[in-house]
Amino acid sequence: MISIPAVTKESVIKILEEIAVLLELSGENPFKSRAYQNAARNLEKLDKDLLSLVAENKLAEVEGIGEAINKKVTELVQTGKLEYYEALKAAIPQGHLEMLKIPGLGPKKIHALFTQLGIKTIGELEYACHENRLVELKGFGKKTQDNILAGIEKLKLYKERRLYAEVEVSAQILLNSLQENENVIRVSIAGSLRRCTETVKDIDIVASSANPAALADYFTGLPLIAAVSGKGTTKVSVTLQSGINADLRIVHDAEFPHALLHFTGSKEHNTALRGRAKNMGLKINEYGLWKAEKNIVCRSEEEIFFHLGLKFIPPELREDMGEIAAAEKGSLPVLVEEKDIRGLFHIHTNFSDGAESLEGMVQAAKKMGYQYIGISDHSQSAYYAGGLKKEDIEKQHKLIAELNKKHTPFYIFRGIESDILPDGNLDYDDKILAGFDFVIAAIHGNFNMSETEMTGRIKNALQNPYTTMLAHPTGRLLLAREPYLVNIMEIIDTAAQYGKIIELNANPHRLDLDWRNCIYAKKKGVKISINPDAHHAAGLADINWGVKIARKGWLEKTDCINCLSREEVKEYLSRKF
Ligand code: DGT
Ligand code: CA
Repeated sequence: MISIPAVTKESVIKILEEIAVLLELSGENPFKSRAYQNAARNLEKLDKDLLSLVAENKLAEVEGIGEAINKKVTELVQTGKLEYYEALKAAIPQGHLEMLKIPGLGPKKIHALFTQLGIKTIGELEYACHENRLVELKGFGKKTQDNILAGIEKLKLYKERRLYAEVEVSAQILLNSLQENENVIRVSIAGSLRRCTETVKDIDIVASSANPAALADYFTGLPLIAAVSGKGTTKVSVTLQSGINADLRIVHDAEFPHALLHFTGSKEHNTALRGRAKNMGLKINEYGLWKAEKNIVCRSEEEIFFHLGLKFIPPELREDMGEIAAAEKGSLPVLVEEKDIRGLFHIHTNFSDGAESLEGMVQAAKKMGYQYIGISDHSQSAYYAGGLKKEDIEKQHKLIAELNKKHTPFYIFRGIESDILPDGNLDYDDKILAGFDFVIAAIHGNFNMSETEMTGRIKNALQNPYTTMLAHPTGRLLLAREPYLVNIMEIIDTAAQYGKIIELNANPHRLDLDWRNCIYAKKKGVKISINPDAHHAAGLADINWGVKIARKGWLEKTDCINCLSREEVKEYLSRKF
C-alpha cells in the first residue's frame, strides 16, 4: 500500500500562498498570482471541512476557487503532492528564494533583477549594488539600491539571531533533560534567554556537577544535538538540529550562583555590579565574591545581591536600566504575572481574517480561565483581510449579544481594529464608531512616510475620542521588517495626554511596544494592554510571550488594562464616551 502524507487545510493554504510567490518570481501574469492568493484567503475563512469538500467534489463551489485551482487542490489532497508546485519550485534558482528574506525586496523586483542583470544569488546582488548597477535600472534607482544594500546588511545580522519563542522551546527540552541527569546538582538557563530579550543569539545553560566529564558526555549525547564544536569539563558547545548553538558551563556547586549571575548578564548589568562591589571594597566575578581576599560564601543569587546591599533583581530587569538603584532603595516593581491577566483584547474571528468562529474563540478563552475577551476584526479599508462593512458589524454585534447571554458571566466586548488612514482618521464615521465598546487604532499600510508625517498621523488617531488603544505602535516584525519611522516618545506623550492605552502585541514576531519603551510609558502613566492579536484559538496562548516582555518592561499588574476584572473593564470603557 502507498502511504499518502497527511494534508491539512493549513498545509494547502501554505502551498497556495507559496505558488503565488513563485509565480511572481517567475514573472508570470500578476492576475495568476493574485488568483492563488485569493484562493488561499478564501480557504482560510472557510468554516467547512476542506477534505470533505474535496471528497464530495464540491470545492469549486467555494468563492475564489476556479476550475484550475480546484484541480490542483484536489490533486494535493488526494495524492499528498502537487506536480505543478514541484515543477515551479524546481525552476526557481534557490538564491531567489533566499532573496525574499531581504527586507524591502519583493518577488517582482527579484524577477526584474534576474531578467535584466542575471542575478541569481544574494552575493551577486550585493556585488551589483556595490557596482552601482541598480541606479539606472528601470523600476530601481539610487534609493532602492541603498535600501537593498541596507537590507542585505540586516539579513546578515538577522541570521545571527532568532526569535525568543523559537529558542525557548528547545532550551526547555535541554533543561528538562539535564534536570533528569544524576550528575547534575543544580541547573538553570542563563544568558539573554533568562533575561527574556525579544531575540537571542544562542542558548546559555549553567550547571553544577561533581562529575563534569560524565555530564559533558551525557549532554553531547542528547538526541536534539547535531554537532559538538567544543567539549571540556567546564564548557561544552554544541549546535542543535535546528541550527541553534548552545553552551553548557559546568561548575562546582559552590560556584553555581556566581556563574549563574555572571552568565545571565547582561554585560552592562555585570559591569555595573562589579563597579558597585568595588566601591564597597568587594570583588565579584563568575567564581565568587571576596572581601580583602576572604571568600564570602553565597548559596544563591539572593545572597550575592544581599551582600551587595541589594534586593534580588529579577533576571528580566538586568539590563542596567536603573534596576540596581531601585534594588538598593527597595523600590523594584512587583512584576506582572500570567495569572494576573483577567481577559484578552485584540482577537480576530472568521468575520475578517481569523481562522476560528467567534464562539470558538469564546470557548477557547473560557477554557483558559479568562473572564472576558475583546473582539476586534479588521475594518473596511483592510479589504485584503476581509475588513468589516457596516452590515457585517451589525451581524457581529447581534451574534455577540446572543453569545453574551449564552455564556454569562463570561463577557465579549465589541471592538474593531480600525485602520488609521493616511491622514490619521479612523476607518468609519462617528456613528458607526460609537457602536463599539472599544476601538484599536492600527497602521496597516502607507508605511513609507517621513517620521514627522507618521508621528502626526498616529497622534491624530490618538486624539480621536473613539480611539481606545493603539495597536503594535511601531509596526516592526522582529528579524524581518524594521519599524516604520515614528517618534515613539511623542506617541507615548500623546497617549498620556489623551488617556489612551498602548498595546503590547504579544505575537512573538512583534512584541511591540518594545520593552524599553514600556518603561517610559509606565513612567508617563500610560496603561498597557497585553494583546495576543490572535487569528486562531491557539494564538491566544501567545499572551505568555507578551507577559514576559511586559515584565522586562518593568510593568506591574496595575499598569496593564487586561489585569482588570470584567466589571472594572466595563466601568473603564463606559467612562470614555
Ligand atoms: P545573546 O547571546 O547575544 O542573545 O546575549 P547574551 O546576553 O546571552 O550574551 P552572551 O551569550 O554573549 O553571554 C552570556 C552572558 O555572559 C552575558 O549576558 C554576560 C556574560 N558575559 C559575556 N561576555 C562578557 C563580558 O565581556 N563581560 C561581562 N561582564 N560579562 C560577559
Ligand atoms: Ca547568549
